[in-house]
Amino acid sequence: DLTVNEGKIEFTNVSFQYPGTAEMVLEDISFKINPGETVAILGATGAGKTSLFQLIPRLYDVTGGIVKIDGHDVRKMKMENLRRKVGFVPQEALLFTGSVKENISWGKEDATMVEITAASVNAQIHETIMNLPQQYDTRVGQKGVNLSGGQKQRLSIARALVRMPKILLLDDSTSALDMKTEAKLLGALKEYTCTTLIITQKISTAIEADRILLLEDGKLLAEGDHDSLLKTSGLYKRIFQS
Ligand code: DUT
Ligand code: MG
Repeated sequence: DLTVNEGKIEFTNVSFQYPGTAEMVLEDISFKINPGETVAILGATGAGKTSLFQLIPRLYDVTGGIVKIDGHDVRKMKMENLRRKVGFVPQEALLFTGSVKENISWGKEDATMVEITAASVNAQIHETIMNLPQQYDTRVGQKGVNLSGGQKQRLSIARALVRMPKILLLDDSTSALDMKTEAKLLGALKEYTCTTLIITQKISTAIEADRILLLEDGKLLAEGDHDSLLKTSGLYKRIFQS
């Protein structure tokens, strides 16, 4: 059987403010995520979800506290190792005018067709691609095929997967997917055994996850699985019932 031993994340008393601003965006956040876990980050708009993600691949440095990956302070890791380990799918899928294949292998131009296809299968976009006029050579964007929001999201997940990250950060990247496709995607990621953090505003996504972190106003308000949060968190219960 497969034991996952890479992809652990630890936040210890993390606080964060954007450089040159006075507002604390994250305050005293501590949590641990085990290798291979799927964790949903739930919280209203402006709660600090994207900001929290940005601290993991060090797009920003913490203001206080420590972020560790596999026991190493991210500030002491080589940037290239860190960026190889962490795949970040941004809130807005950034596709360019070019073929599907080029869009997936962007930043990893030496990716083979086998790797590109495997990433697309896991991202639940392979079948859609095979139905395009020129499959992986189909051009997308301005003078190519226009893709739906959910198709763009899955292409940008495939782009992250082709780099075989140990940690995958999905910033609301499944918002346009139906529940069934999303569940298949999360299942495939589990099988592929990377640690997955998924920002969401959807309770259905949270239910699929092993665990949920609930953020409000930059604070970690509660954590646990769906059943335990229903019992322990009034806010979670209100989100669930709304
Ligand atoms: N903020 C800044 N500068 C930035 C980005 C955000 O000051 O470059 C502030 C806005 C907000 C807080 O940080 O008050 C948290 O923003 P974040 O983008 O982390 O919130 P979110 O939880 O990702 O919100 P959404 O669901 O709208 O994406
Ligand atoms: Mg955000």
